[in-house]
Amino acid sequence: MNPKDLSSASALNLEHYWMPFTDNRRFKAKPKLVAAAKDMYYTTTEGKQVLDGLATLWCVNAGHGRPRIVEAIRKQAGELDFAASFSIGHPLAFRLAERIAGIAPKGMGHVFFTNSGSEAVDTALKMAIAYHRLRGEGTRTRFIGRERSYHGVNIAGISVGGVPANRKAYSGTLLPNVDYLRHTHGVAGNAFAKGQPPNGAELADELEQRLITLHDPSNIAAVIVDPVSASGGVLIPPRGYLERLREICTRHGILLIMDEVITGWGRLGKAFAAQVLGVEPDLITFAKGVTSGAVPLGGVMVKDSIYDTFVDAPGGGIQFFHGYTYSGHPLACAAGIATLDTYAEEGLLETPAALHDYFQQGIHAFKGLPHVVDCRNLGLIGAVELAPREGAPAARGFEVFERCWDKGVFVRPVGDALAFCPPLIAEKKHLDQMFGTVAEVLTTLP
Ligand code: PXG
Repeated sequence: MNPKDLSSASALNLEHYWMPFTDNRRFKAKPKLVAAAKDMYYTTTEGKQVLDGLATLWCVNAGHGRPRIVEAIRKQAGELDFAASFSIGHPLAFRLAERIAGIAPKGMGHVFFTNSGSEAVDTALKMAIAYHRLRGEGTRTRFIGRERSYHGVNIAGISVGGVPANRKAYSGTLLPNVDYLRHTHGVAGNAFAKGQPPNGAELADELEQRLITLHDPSNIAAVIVDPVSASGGVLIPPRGYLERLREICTRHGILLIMDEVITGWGRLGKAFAAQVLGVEPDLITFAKGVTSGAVPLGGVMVKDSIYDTFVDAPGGGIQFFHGYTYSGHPLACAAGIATLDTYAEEGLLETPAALHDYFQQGIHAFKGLPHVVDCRNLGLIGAVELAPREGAPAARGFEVFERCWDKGVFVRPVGDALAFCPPLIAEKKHLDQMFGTVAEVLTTLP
């Protein structure tokens, strides 16, 4: 579609749409509207090209408007627009689950579909509680989350999540039985670390020494962490940290849930962070890149032993009283299969080390530029952190975002950290444009 055919911002009535996670007044005073997208670029309603430096919202891993994915959605809409998965099914959901199981960490061969990452998190937490109960350990109802981790926006997700702004208004409504690990950011000696920072593995020990001691393992169902806390500021796990969490969970019969909504689907150089980091979780939540963002889809992958515990439970009948109308929606599954085909054909789940190195060099070239206090990266995700303006945290980050947009590059501020998470089809020239534009903006930024 020619973007010039679409209504320009001035012809649109912006009032009625309540935009999510957005300063609505500010946006509507100066809207940024995109009309079309192809590969690495958006076209705005004014016809300007904007490089997508964040895979939109950490999800368009195959790039925009990829022919296989577009065609699969088109075809599926005409063939079977919708069929549910409650006691009747359709082949696509089974096919996609099989494909996901084929690239999942070993022994995680079962997949439950949701429509989003937030629903995936709710689903995983409910699975953990129900699993323990089925095994006669019904006292295990407590969760351990972590400061600065992001697990979506449903009540359960913000309860185990550690983003203060997302929790503040709901303080009295959050799940009661949750405790928190400290986040792993800001450990001495870790600033400007390339890849996983060297210090801080011992922060995992507080799970055992403090939280498990306090609550007793018999009361704890699961620990949930995002391997890289992306929306928490792109916090990279210290070397050895996740491994220690794994060991402690295993020792005490606690399930480890890794929230791979952002780290999955090739972001770190393999299909899942669990594989890159060599840690075996019991459950993995996913969303976003499973369809490269083209149709909403999320889900939970579980160890086979967890699935077996449910389906072999004595008594028969429905084994898990949970599911969404659109769990395994045909359009989403068709998009998912086509996305996995695209990833496989183009080797996107295992992008070359040379690209990761180039990305790392680009991120760390910011060291020494005005306001820069930290640079960090892992795989094809990274951040450049700026010192906040006095009395106005996040203002500097937001201004960089706006100025870069005007110059044709989209990067996302997370507070005063600028996040980089390009589609996995990015080439050197795209990284040059992305980093070059941000660097240029920084040199003139107050
Ligand atoms: N877990 C993680 C680790 C996520 O990053 C979710 C769960 C929830 O997914 P859904 O599909 O329900 O949004 C996410 C989502 C941001 C931003 O500003 C990040 C997300 C969503 C919206 C905004 O960085 N991540």
